[in-house]
Amino acid sequence: PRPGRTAASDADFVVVANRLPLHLDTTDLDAPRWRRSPGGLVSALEPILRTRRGAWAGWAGTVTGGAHPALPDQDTRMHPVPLTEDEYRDYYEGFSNATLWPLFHDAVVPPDFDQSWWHSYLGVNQRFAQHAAALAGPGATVWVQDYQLMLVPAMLRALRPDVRIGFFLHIPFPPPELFLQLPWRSQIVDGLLGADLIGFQLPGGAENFLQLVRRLRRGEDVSRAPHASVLGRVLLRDREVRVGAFPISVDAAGLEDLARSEPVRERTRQIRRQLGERRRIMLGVDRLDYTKGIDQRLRAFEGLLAAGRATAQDTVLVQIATPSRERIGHYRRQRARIEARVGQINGAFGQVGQVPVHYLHTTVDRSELAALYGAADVMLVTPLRDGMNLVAKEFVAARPDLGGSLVLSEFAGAAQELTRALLVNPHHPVEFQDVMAAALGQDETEGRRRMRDLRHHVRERDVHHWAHSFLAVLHGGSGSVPSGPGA
Ligand code: GDG
Repeated sequence: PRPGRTAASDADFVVVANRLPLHLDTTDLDAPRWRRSPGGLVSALEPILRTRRGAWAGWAGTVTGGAHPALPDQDTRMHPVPLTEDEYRDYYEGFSNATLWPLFHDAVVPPDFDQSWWHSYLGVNQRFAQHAAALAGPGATVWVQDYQLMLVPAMLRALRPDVRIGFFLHIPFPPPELFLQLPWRSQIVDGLLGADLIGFQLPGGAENFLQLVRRLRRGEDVSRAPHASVLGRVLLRDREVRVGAFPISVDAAGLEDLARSEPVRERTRQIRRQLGERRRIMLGVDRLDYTKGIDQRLRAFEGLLAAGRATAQDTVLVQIATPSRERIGHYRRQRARIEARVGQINGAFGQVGQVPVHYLHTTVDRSELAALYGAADVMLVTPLRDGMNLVAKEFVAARPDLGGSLVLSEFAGAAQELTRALLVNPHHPVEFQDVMAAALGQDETEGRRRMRDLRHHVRERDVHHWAHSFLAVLHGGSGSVPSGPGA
């Protein structure tokens, strides 16, 4: 049977992403149930999916070989794309997360290149393209998301030349000298060039891509375009591919409402009481990933404690580390390093009833997260490299009280917008400690002034603004070349 040939094969807006915004809850093995997995992408795209005849193709998060239970009525727009256990290992953990992820994050750990992973990536991308092709009605718009699916644009175009294709990369796009390490570099670039519009988080990523196309595809005319978000374009034989920067954001209004709700405010007060009313609270919230700089952050805090610039009596660091990609070696080693460091710090600087680091290897629910944001005096967002980093923007959105200060790595995409945060180079141990100390000691008036500016930006440039500006550019032109090369 043709995959995805379901009732909704007339969709005029199709999202294609590695994950569906739903997952199969198999706690009760006899009666698995669909549950929603909320997130920024869902809140941005849900209204569009609803108002247009929308569909979403993605993996449901479990490698069940057998049949899925039927989707709930309100979720008939969702179309699970199945993955086998081997594909999960080779396409997802392998090529996506042990090849592309580290390579695109400055090779902060060495990427592995494996031919069989590549084959799996090819096969799975082809399957996603087939699902998208089956779901899209004539002339539909298809929006492909992220590094797991970089071949889908060209594969989909081959199947359905009539659809309009957008692609957005959520992670950084590396400089050519790094990208060129990839044995399958030309195939990836060809895959992306199947799109009408390729969006990156930052202008720098778009520039890197344009430079790469100039080097890999000599015959093509690559030019710059003087549009606000479109930075350039590639003229192919029969059409034009536009390339631009669209920094993603958060559902600022939704988070603010949550932060203002009484249960969340009560929980914030409770957290502050539990941690000690007179202690200053520093907070980190990250997937447990080696790009997030958790280890460097802990070391900087350790340095403050060792120098007596902070003590367990006056300061506490709460680190939420969400379990992530746990079967991959670099993730396991990173976790072991972090947990050893937490033990060392608490062992050296703690007292009975008063440890300096509260480390939670878990996922907390959205209200708890909002309550933690509300309780934090200092939010530490200090990745070594990050496409954007939504936590930084969420923290700002969750502080209508104008309290708290944000320490932000200059290597997070968000740093290009949130310039009123306290910026830090997390590789610089001395500077890191100084910025942490400055944040802990920040004058209240100055802190409020900074937070007001940060909030102004995040509320204007929220996730709806992101989705609308991408789609406006995608729809803004026919995709065909208006008047010859150089036009
Ligand atoms: C990729 C790019 C880019 C985390 N722990 C919990 C929890 N979270 C939520 C956060 C935030 C999201 O997960 C993480 O988003 P980030 O942007 O920080 O990082 P990545 O997962 O690496 O995302 C990144 C993003 O895509 C979007 O384009 O910004 O650069 O790497 O929303 O709140 N949420 C809940 N409990 C947790 O314990 N509820």
